[in-house]
Parts: sequence; structure tokens; C-alpha cells
Amino acid sequence: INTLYVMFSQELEKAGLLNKTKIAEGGRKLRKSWSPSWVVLVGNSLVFFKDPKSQTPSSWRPGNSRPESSVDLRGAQLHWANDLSSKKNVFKLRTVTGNEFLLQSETDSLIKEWYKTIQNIIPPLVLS
Ligand code: I3P
Repeated sequence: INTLYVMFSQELEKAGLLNKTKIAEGGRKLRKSWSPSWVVLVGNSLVFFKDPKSQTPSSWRPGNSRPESSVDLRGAQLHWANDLSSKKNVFKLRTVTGNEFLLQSETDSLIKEWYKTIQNIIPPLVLS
């Protein structure tokens, strides 16, 4: 419900196919498992969808599939991380809760665009 609310109420900034693996959960290291994922940047969130075959950019609509997971970008950190993988064009996203993801694309221009867009959108963490 939160995710759907976010998707209907916030502006869609960017969407596309990237390779993704989660490498830490709450600061605990996880085993790498790369898989293609539709990544949607909307409001303060990065939302991941499975099954890229049924999720082409033109057919993607907020209501027609369930997100696999989503990341709250508030206070998140973004770093190029080519040292963390044998793949090229890898960056690491770390959330305030200690979840870490690697995102990758074979296309240099595409990954640079994603990096720039996420970097520019990460809102400052406001402590209440
Ligand atoms: C991992 C798999 C990953 C690789 C990772 C391997 O093996 O090959 O693709 O990461 O390397 O451990 P497995 O399938 O047996 O889990 P990269 O592709 O990012 O290099 P790593 O352990 O050096 O991170």
C-alpha cells in the first residue's frame, strides 16, 4: 500500500533495466546473486520489479505488477564500486538501515545517467 501510494502520488523520474544484487541486509553481508531488475525511481524511492520480460518500459504501469522491493533513498549513500565486482559499471547504494545494493549496466552512458539522477535526488535525511 505504501509503495502504491508513493507511485501514484509522486513523479516518475526514471525507469529502466539494470543488473542488481543485494550485498548486505541491515549491515549483514549477503551472498551475491545478480539478476536483471526493472528499476523505477519515483519520489524518494527506488522500486525494483522482477520479471523483466513482462516489464517493458512501454507496458510498465504502477498498478499492473507488484514490486519486489523498494529502497528509501532518504539519507542513502551512493558510490562507484568497480572494486566490488568483476563486472564493469557498478555502483553501490547504501541505505540508512544498512541495506546495500550493487547496480550495474553494460552500457556506460546508461549507468552514468542512473548514477547522476539518483545522486541528484537523494534527499537529506531529516531527523525528527
Ligand atoms: C558469485 C558470482 C557473482 C560474482 C561473485 C561470486 O559466485 O559469480 O557473479 O560477483 O564474486 O562469488 P556464486 O554464483 O557462486 O555465488 P561479480 O559478478 O560481481 O564479480 P565475488 O564473491 O568476488 O563478489
